[in-house]
Amino acid sequence: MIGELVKRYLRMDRLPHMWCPGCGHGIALGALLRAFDRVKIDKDRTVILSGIGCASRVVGYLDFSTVHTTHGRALAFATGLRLVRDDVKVIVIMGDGDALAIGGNHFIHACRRNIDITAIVLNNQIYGMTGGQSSPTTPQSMLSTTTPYGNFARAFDFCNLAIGAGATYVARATTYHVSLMTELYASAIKHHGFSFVETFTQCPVNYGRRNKFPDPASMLKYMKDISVPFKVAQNMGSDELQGKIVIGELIKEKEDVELNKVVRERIMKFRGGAQ
Ligand SMILES: Cc1ncc(C[n+]2csc(CCOP(=O)(O)OP(=O)(O)O)c2C)c(N)n1
Ligand code: SF4
Repeated sequence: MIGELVKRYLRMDRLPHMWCPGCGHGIALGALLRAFDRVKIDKDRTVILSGIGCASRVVGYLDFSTVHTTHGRALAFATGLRLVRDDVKVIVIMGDGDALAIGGNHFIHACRRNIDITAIVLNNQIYGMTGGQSSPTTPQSMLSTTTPYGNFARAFDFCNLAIGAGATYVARATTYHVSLMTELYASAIKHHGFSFVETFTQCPVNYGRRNKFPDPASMLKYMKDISVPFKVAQNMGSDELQGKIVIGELIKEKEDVELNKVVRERIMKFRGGAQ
């Protein structure tokens, strides 16, 4: 099955991929292909964009109309594209550094505007591509090249940030939970408005080795151990949820008013109905 999807959705001439053995980004790519199949995605009416980083290499392998933009700016390009082309599905793939450090401003405003974009962030809690600098999601006390005595700063909670900024679909999965990840990617793609799926993933090379994870499997086991399904979390107190991550759909609003529709209608009104 996955072999068939690989041939259908990937640029075969770009393989083999560049990710390190045990990297979680390929697991997320596999889930994305299954989600594409589930929603019967129209390849000719889908544009997929990325910034720069190991996570962003996902779009290099996808046989769609793709745009490999500059670091942190994928959502800005996607916003412009979606405002002029509301006949295409727009999907953005980013890393945590890409989306929340250099791209943090674009991220919160894309959530706020509720533009019809699906944003998937592969959160490995580190800058993988550039050798392991800390990112805004590196947990406190963890080691990176820029925090050799342990990270002093607190990490962003990506999903809470997205909810606070106004995203109308927010969900979280990990690379341990592949079926859930596939389901969430499919739901996010079908959602009208800004949809966001945070995917916890592993960078065994630049995060795992430094932080005493002996191998990629131990990182997957760690993600399994700290994950709590959304429904279970509803009956847990904040003390019990310390150090855990909540997985599943965290928010799914029915509201269907996207910014591009509002803009279009307003322009039509002021132009007296002319396009
Ligand atoms: C304007 C700019 N600043 C910095 C860089 C260097 N750079 C490339 S990728 C990257 C971070 C990648 O980390 P992340 O987005 O978390 O993705 P990962 O590689 O971990 O998947 C940085 C800082 C760049 N390419 N462009
Ligand atoms: S450096 Fe880390 S994120 Fe980048 S490909 Fe290697 S394992 Fe994956």
